[in-house]
This record gives sequence, C-alpha cells and structure tokens, in this order.
Amino acid sequence: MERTLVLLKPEALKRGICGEIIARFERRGFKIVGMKMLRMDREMAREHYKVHEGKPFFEGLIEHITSGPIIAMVLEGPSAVRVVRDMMGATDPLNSPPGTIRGDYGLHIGENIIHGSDSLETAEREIKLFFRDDELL
Ligand code: IDP
Ligand code: MG
Repeated sequence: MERTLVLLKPEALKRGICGEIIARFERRGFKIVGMKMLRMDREMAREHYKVHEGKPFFEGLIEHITSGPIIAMVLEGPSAVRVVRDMMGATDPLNSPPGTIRGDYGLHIGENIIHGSDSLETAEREIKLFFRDDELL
C-alpha cells in the first residue's frame, strides 16, 4: 500500500467541483486517510513547491495556491502515487485527455485543478507538511 498527497486547488473550491473529484478517487477504490480544508500561507507554499524555486512561473504559482482555501487529502491504495497521477492527467490540461481530471475540468496550466505527489519520496515529504501523524486515520 502507498500513500500520496492530493491538493484540490483554489479554483476547484471556487467552481464547486470538489465533490465530483473526490468521488472519482472513492469510486476507484482509494481510502481517504486524511482530509482538511485550509488556506496555505506563503511560507508553506514556498516549502511545498520548493523544487520550482527560480522558475519563471514560481511566484505566480505561490500567488495562486495561496489565493484561497484548498482541500488537502491523503489517499491510500496500491501504487497510489502513480495511479493518482494517471487519474490527474498531464500538468497542462490542454495535453490531458478526456477522462482525466485535468482533461475534464481544466483549460489553463496555471489553474489545473489538482496536485498529486510525483514520487513516494515526495509523497512522504508532502504528507508531513500538511498532516500530523495523529490526523491520519
Ligand atoms: P504537476 O502539478 O503536474 O506535478 P509541476 O511541474 O510539478 O506539475 O508544476 C507544479 C505546478 O506549477 C503545476 O501544477 C502548475 O500549476 C504550475 N506550473 C507548472 N508549469 C507551469 C507553467 O509553465 N506555467 C504556469 N504554471 C505552471
Ligand atoms: Mg509536481
């Protein structure tokens, strides 16, 4: 079993599509072992996205992810990291086929609806940033 971190980004809450997205993960069979709504501050956002520091889109990304509340979830299941990434689609929704979350709900790379950890090591680091051990049930 693996665990991975999923974030529903501010645009998902503004548009009211969180329930539909969470339902996809439940239908697939993932277990939700942690979930909370929060608004990230800039420090947390910079830590979460630190691999992108210095890239041209970094400041815009921090601005955007801190612009409103998000939902953070830890999903558990076999090959959770890869399967969740497959369900999300490509980073740019324009390259994400219909049937994927970004391909069904997004049109803009800066508003691509969802974040998912990209490796087991990343997942471990990202889960720790959002959840205390006793918040994972
Ligand atoms: P990922 O979310 O598919 O793992 P990353 O390359 O890790 O994609 O980028 C993190 C986030 O930064 C993306 O989800 C997207 O919101 C934003 N981003 C990535 N590349 C660009 C870009 O070229 N322009 C604007 N935003 C970008
Ligand atoms: Mg990434």
